[in-house]
Amino acid sequence: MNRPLDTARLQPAEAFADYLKNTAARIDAGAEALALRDGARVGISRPHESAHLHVAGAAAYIDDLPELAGTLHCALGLSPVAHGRLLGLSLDAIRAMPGVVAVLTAEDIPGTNDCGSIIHDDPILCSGEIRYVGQPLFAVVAETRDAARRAAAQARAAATIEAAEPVLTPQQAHARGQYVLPPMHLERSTHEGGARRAIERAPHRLKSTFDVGGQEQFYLEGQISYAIPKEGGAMHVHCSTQHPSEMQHLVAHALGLHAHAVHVECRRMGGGFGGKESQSALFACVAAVAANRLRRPVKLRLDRDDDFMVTGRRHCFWYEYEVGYDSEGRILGAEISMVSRAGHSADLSGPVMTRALCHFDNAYWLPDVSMHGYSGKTNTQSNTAFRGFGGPQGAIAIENIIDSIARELGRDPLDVRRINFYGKDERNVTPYGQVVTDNIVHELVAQLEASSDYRARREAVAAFNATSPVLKRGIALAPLKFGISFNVKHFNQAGALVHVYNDGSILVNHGGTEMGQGLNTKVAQVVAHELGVGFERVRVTATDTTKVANTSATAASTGADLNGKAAQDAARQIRERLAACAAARHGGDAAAVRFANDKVEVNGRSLGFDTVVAEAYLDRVQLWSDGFYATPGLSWDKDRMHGRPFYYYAYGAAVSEVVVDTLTGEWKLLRADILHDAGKSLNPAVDIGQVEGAFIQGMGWLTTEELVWHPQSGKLTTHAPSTYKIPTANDCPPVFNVRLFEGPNFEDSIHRSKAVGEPPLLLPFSVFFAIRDAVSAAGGHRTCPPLRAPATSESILRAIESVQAAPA
Ligand code: MTE
Ligand code: LUZ
Ligand code: MOS
Repeated sequence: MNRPLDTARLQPAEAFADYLKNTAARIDAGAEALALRDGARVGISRPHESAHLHVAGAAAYIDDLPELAGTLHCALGLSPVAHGRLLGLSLDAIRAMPGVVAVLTAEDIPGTNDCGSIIHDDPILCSGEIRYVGQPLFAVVAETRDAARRAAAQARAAATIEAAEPVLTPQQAHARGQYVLPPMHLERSTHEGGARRAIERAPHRLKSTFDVGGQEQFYLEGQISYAIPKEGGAMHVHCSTQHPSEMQHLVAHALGLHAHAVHVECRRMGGGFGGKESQSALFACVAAVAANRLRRPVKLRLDRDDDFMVTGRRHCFWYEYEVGYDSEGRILGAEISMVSRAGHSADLSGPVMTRALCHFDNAYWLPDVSMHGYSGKTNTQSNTAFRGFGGPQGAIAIENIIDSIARELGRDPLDVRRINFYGKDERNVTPYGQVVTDNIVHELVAQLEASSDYRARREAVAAFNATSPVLKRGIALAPLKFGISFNVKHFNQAGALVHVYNDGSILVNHGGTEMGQGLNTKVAQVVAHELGVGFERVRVTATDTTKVANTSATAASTGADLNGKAAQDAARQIRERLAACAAARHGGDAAAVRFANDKVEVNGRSLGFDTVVAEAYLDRVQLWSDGFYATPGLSWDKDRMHGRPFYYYAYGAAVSEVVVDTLTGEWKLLRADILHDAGKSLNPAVDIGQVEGAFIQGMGWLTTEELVWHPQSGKLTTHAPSTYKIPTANDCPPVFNVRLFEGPNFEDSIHRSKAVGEPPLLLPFSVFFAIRDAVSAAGGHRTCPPLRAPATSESILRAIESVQAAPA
């Protein structure tokens, strides 16, 4: 008899208490207390700046803002058809419905009917071409949200549509050569003849296909915009967005205004995860068009199902590859074609594919490689940014290949991974020509291998499987290397404003947005550190296009790197002015003035920070400053796909152990050990939170989250939590050892920290490959499991049937 799955679980409240205890234990509280005493304000585990508001329900999201008198509510009428032509809309019946104030169509947009972020191929409202089920055809504005939604639900009856055959999958689009942008090619030859020749001459070859699914961002706060008309035709939009400046520009275009007439503001998002990098635009534009037309405030808050139906998500990818390798598993040559499901428009599919191609190498030296990227145009929602931005899709392909090579050779996959790692002084150039100068993958993996007891547990897993016919265990270690910087050079800039008021309190504003990741906490720490003051003095305010202009999206994990440096620049200028003023008054050298612990040491005296500020005010010193930062050293030749797109790399690795029930396909994650590189962390508690969150979120992507479009109608059938399964707190493994790697950023990043938002999303590759290991065990390790991602229970069962049917 097999034992039942070990599902003994804590209740959520107990689990949370336990979690807090464990997190505290993983952070060296003693070292932090010492650092604090010495005046450091970075490298300290501060709670999130809004944590007390989050837990009390007192943190204001856009729908919590007090509504102005006269506010109207908007809802979108959606296409019931995936492809075709909109021949007409009969809106009279809808206009006559209770509470309806106006119904707007594409013709009511005074400026450009486009909300595309890079390529302008994204209509706000349909103007003839029907592109997907869920495409907004018209907008209803009504006295209440309920009235607007009831009226918008009449879309099917109102629209006359000539339907055409939809193209739904990336393979269908690829077969027709139908793409949203030209195919991309990235090739590197170390030996004559390149990848093709290397594969042909290799002792072993592997040719196969693989695919991974897409993923819904599932931010807790859905898409929302609240537009308020202002005097002189101007517009103020409260928008839940990662990219206020782009919202400003797109709203201005839609209204036919200059950018200076549009003011976009965002205090915080209830999660973005990439889903609000570009796709908040449609809602900002519709709300603004309606508010502009009616000269009344208009709020557009999407219902969860509509959010699924209208907006895009992570691109699913399909791969076709061939590799050649030697008898130890060293990869000699690799060819791969990646086809993504871009959806109906380009959106960010180009930069996503670029990042996918630039992450196929992951942590591995690929001497001769040839990659091709195709962004398939389909009659589905337009896919967009999602944590990792194509990086996870690129890297999982090589991980699947290496796992397969190990299985073909009967070697431990960790050994095959290690033999392919980038070297330190040689074998260290990426396919796109960037030299890997900060490689720590060898040390990091060695540390994790030891601390997780990988080798002994691999043997224990084998021993368990030898006597357990139904339950099978599996274990895997997966490493990651992730490039930090936007792969579009000019996005790598940021600005900030720091105000020191004459009571000694400090207000910071920067171009980044807060989505729960703790960016404002980190920026406040940087400013407190620079001015040598306590955290209580520093407040960070809403991101606002009237304060810092031309900001980049808070994305590519660069929020703290860019805005932290910009805020540091601003704070340093104020500190230097204060020091000069204090030295002038009290004597001594300005360069010797020290700021720490709310005190200023000048010429042997210790003055309060408040005193020095008050004196500086009387001396007419400017007590506020702007700051700016542009990441140095970047270069990128887009056509050759060559250069140095990344300032540095972040690294990490995870070991996961699972048990799979081979009769039902159910599985459990028994234990996960993570060692992740955040450089010299600005805030270890926040960073560990990011690592844990990304791990669980990525595990959902690779296991339970499955998107299903109806093969005939093209309707997304999994558009609510009833059918789309994201992980919950109970999916955290009972043993979850998360640690940060100790070591600084080799580059001069903000306090030598590293970006942490996206890279750990690759850590749960270890869960997927542990499941693959368990499935392989179910077939006696005779053949490579054809396991696709997400590894849902159905997918696991199918793979088990296949490996069990394989000849002995
Ligand atoms: N963490 C939380 N809690 N909520 C989010 O929406 N987004 C992720 C990551 N971590 C996200 C998050 C994504 S996609 C990115 S790019 C980064 O945060 C952005 O923030 P940063 O650059 O400040 O790390
Ligand atoms: N590149 C990138 C981008 O690497 N990450 C991003 O989030 C992004 N967004 C827009 C354009 N390029
Ligand atoms: Mo994150 S996908 O770069 O918003």
